[in-house]
Amino acid sequence: MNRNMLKTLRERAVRVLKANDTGAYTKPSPGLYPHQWNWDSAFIAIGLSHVDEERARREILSLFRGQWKNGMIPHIIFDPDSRGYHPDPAYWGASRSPMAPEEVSTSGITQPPMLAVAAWAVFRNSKDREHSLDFLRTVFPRLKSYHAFLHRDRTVGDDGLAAIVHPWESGLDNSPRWDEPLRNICMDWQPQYQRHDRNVVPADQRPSDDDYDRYSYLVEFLRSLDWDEERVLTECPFLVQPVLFNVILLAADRCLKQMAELLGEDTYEIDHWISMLERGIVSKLWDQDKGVYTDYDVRGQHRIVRNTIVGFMPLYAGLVEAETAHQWAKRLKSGGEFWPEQGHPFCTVSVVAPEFDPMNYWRGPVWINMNWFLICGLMDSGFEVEARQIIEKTLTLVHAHGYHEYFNPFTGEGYGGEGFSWTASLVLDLIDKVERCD
Ligand code: 9WN
Repeated sequence: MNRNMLKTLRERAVRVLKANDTGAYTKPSPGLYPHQWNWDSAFIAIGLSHVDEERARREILSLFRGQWKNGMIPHIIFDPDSRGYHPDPAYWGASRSPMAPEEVSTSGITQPPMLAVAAWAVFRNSKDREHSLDFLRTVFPRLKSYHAFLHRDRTVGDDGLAAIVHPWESGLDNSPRWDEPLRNICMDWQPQYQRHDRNVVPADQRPSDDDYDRYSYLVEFLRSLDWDEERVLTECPFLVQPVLFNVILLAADRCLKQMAELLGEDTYEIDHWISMLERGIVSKLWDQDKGVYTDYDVRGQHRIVRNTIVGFMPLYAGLVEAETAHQWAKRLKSGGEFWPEQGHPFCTVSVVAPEFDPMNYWRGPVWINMNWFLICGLMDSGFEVEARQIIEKTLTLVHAHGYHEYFNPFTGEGYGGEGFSWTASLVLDLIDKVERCD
């Protein structure tokens, strides 16, 4: 990759992040997503750590404003001055829970727990040792309480896996993986709400009305339980143990352990979480027939077998044996399933799957964070050359088409929110990876 291209990419990425910056946190894409999101802020902090470490720390610290008394970090913290997003704070009714914070309005669910991974990356990329150690001391107990919430209040049975209670908690909202568990929900009433997303983005790039009915029904249902976690786990009609969520939790637990060791804290509980999760992911989610990992539908009591990029995500947590990693690296590259010939890696859903749609949200388009997970996984597993090739493809895609939310895998056309923050921040991180390799 030539230096000019990297320079342009970096400058444009910084411009996107500045435009979306509120001072305390960065909005994912102010027109479509006018509040703060949990895993977005984590990705954003990772990118910011390469350009402004103090601002990166602030991005992470700002998320704790919304932390619930039971440790949960909600998926949205609302900007009181922004309107035009469904569901709004009144619809969530999070304040019905005694656990919710008093000072800010939040949603009642969480998102993939990338935060400890981001905090550790921000610390490691820091040049200001003193401030970054103070930062770690501040965030460690709060992160630990977030992880304790997930390991305590979100585990069913004794397999150690965390369960989600809404597709929004997966971060991959309308992935075909959730089609069946969502359709199995028997809606006892018709939810009352109005969508705003399609005022900003064309309908064919967003989830269907039926999906939104079910997303909204679930919010109304969970609100009717006053967000009582015990009842949520036993009564929620959607209960799934997702691969990616658990892989991220495992990576985040390991970062937490490294923080604990550095700070001289006890690691007993964290060690237990890690060994439970490692065992749970491999024993329950590995699909021997398909040769990839699958999610588990707790309500339906079966694996969810869909051909999507998520099946390969355990690479990110180094859970894959060398032989499998080798086969995956080959499969991802050839055959046109996830990387169309003349096109762009990686399709979020296999091109040959019946649900594949190159324009619709999490049902086919390329997302930069999915590429980033696989790049990190390939690098950590010793596939430097492959990783480097995907970095180049990813950066070339964004350079040619802009900082969109997601991209058509055949044409590269950008879709969804404009000036999308995590596309920009992960571009900054990928540039850093390229420069380290050179
Ligand atoms: C619901 C903010 C979020 C991302 C999610 C992405 C999308 C929200 C929505 O936007 O979800 O949380 O309204 O569609 O799916 O991963 O965090 O960027």
